[in-house]
Amino acid sequence: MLAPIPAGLQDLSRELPHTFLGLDGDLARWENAGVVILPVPYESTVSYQGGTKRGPAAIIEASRYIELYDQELDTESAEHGVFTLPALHLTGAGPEAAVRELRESYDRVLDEAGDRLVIVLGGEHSITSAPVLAHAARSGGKRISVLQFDAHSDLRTEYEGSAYSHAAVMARCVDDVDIVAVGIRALTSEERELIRERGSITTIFAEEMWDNEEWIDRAMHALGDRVYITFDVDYFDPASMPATGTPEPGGPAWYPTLKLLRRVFQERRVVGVDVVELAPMPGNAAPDFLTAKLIYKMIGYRAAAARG
Ligand SMILES: [Mn+2]
Repeated sequence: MLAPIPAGLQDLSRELPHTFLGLDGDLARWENAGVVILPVPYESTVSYQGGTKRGPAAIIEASRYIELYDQELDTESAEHGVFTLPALHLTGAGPEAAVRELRESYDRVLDEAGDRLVIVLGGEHSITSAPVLAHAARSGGKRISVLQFDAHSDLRTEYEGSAYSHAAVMARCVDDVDIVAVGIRALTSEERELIRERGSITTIFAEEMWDNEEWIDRAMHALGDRVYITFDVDYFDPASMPATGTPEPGGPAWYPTLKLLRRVFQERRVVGVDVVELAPMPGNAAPDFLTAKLIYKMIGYRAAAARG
């Protein structure tokens, strides 16, 4: 991605490149990459506080300071190889057009990517329907499961006049995929009704999660073989994740969340991932770092599963 540096200047001391984890050299090369990072700094329909368009850059910036050794896995997960694509710019003509543009670009990335796992960095949640429907179309007729980490069901038919709003994103997917939503603690009575009606939606509410870990088995049980992970960072409690458009109290914590993710990568085939809705806060880098580390943990779990 970087233009070549003249041979005589290559040994100058310089900062890490703005790639995920600050990788360069062999681990950042496409040929060696197990994972492809696709930044999508798209924002148009956020409800309350804006700023998600700065999410991908903040995640990448924070990721450059992550310790590459992972003591849980006793390895440097970066060895899996991570290629960072340049940020994708989508139209300002509204979310429907933006989702269509993303679908086209995402299909091209998947065609090139082969067995590499593509991780989309948002941006607002409205972009998720593009990768989800791309994977649904490639699953050979079998339904995929979408594992949705979120405070909100996002099952409204439309929101503020748009069926492509972030608050309606899962409603755009519900006919084509099974949904397993965890951490939910804000929804309308109509969304609650839809969840009751549709056998294809499993919802585990936040209040079912805080004092036990049985929910992890329930979530695993509901997931099919092929899983797409959409991770809205407002899933986490605002104490650790205040930097998001619509923070909700009572969110789950870090370690039980990692426990589920490790099992998903170990026991299912993860076809794609997005991490959305980080709206960086000036003066507080912790949420950026949390998000970057979350992604690094997923890369580590994938690498561990591939090692067997
Ligand atoms: Mn949300």
